[in-house]
Amino acid sequence: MEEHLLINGQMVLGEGAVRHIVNPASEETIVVVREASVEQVEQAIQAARNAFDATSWKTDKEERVRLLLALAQKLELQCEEIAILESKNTGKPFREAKIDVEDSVNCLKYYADLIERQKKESLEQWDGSTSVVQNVPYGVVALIVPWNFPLLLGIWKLAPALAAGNTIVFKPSELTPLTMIKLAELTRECGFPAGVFNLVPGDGPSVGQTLVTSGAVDKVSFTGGTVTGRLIHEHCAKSFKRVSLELGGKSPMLVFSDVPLDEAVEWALFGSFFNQGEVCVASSRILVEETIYQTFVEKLVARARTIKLGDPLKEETEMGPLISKVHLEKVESYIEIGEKEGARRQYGGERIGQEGYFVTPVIFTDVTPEMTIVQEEIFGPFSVIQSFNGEEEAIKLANGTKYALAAGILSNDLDRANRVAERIQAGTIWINSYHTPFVNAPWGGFKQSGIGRELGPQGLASYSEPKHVNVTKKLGQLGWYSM
Ligand code: TXE
Repeated sequence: MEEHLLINGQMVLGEGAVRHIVNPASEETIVVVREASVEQVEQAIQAARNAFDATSWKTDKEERVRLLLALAQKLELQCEEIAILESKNTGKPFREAKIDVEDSVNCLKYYADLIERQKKESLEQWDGSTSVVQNVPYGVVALIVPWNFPLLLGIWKLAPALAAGNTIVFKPSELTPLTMIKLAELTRECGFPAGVFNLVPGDGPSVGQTLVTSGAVDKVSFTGGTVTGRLIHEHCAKSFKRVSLELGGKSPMLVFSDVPLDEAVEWALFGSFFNQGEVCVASSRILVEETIYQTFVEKLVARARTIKLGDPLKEETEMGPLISKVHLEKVESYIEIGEKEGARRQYGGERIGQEGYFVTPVIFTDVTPEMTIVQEEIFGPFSVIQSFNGEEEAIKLANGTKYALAAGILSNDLDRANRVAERIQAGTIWINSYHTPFVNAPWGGFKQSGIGRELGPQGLASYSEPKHVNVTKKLGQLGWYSM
């Protein structure tokens, strides 16, 4: 058994549950992790508390810039090795895992640069005084992430949280802790001060719950499902603990008839099935203009049949397995629900191979807006295709779920695309592309897709609180108001 926890600068052996970390492509155990016990989570919180209260971490911006860049460099040098680890643990194709590592490096560099350029804001006031507005870190921040992008989603949180001067306790998904364990080792090699970054692998009900309910944690930032997000929000509300939530989605991609059909089909496939569809912004609803609908469906199904499923480590693989047997069964249950409610499965849903959680991508048509498979996040390779007649109907369908995380609009008529974008409720809208996260622009959802934003300056702002100090140079007579 190895040390997989990082507490107060030391890698230590977990004293909690023993968990086999499984490769979803082979169902073999990659490593056995001894997770954090509740007592160890409390020690990690205390270590973060001490590092925040009693060291210069929160005030020493130069050190934070230097260490974020050092970590970026280490990741960059080990990109290949870390991508292999991520691919083995999640089942995502290696070439996609490599992009995750590259994006992680960029994110660390971006926030190092952003704080380097950050200045206190100074305002001259009408009464001759000066207002200095400063962003101060919250203190101890708990970061909780899911299993679909274990490294990248982690970096999206820890880079701005550390850049802002917080100290952190990080909980990876119990299914995918491996790249974060590696990152914890790299922070030690870089010389991060003890207690600034703590890692506590474990599950939601024990480790996650302890973090969320701790009186010594000042903020929780969570990415995951809406059900868990609601629970965390309720816990945080009790003590007005600050909270950011990046939750589920049921994102639409609108396809207008003026685009080249074959290209549109490729974007729809990519939007729906990239990372096995296990993406919060997956375009799981494809809305197609009536005049091209029939041909579009035929082409989409024909192309979906050719998607290469298989060993995620092979360069030619386009789709890997789902994360777990439980998740595979959940995705399959929606096929049954869809068919029961009268929708038509055009393709997919077949298990592939003797081992691993492989399933062919699922495409449904003949759906109505209220159907379960149109309304609920399925979080797998599962797409429903609907037709629309005109902009009004497209917008109504696009906005017709409780989620509002992202949307895509494919149209070469940019006036129309922009007009439609203005009326679609979504945190991110791509016109004539899909999926690319831009590190300098905000990411997050409207409605039940979450609260707050990651990435961009907004991501940094979500880890600090504005503080206003108003200075009058000399105490004078109280002239304008008398008691
Ligand atoms: O997610 P959870 P699960 C959606 C997707 C998926 C569903 C369930 O629809 O099918 O959620 O997936 C931790 N206190 N998304 O069960 O529970 C947990 O250990 C504190 C969308 O995997 O949300 C993990 O680290 N933490 C999504 C993290 O929360 C708790 C990504 C996410 O797990 C906790 C993943 C608790 N009580 C799933 N319970 C997206 N938006 O990208 C669990 N956790």
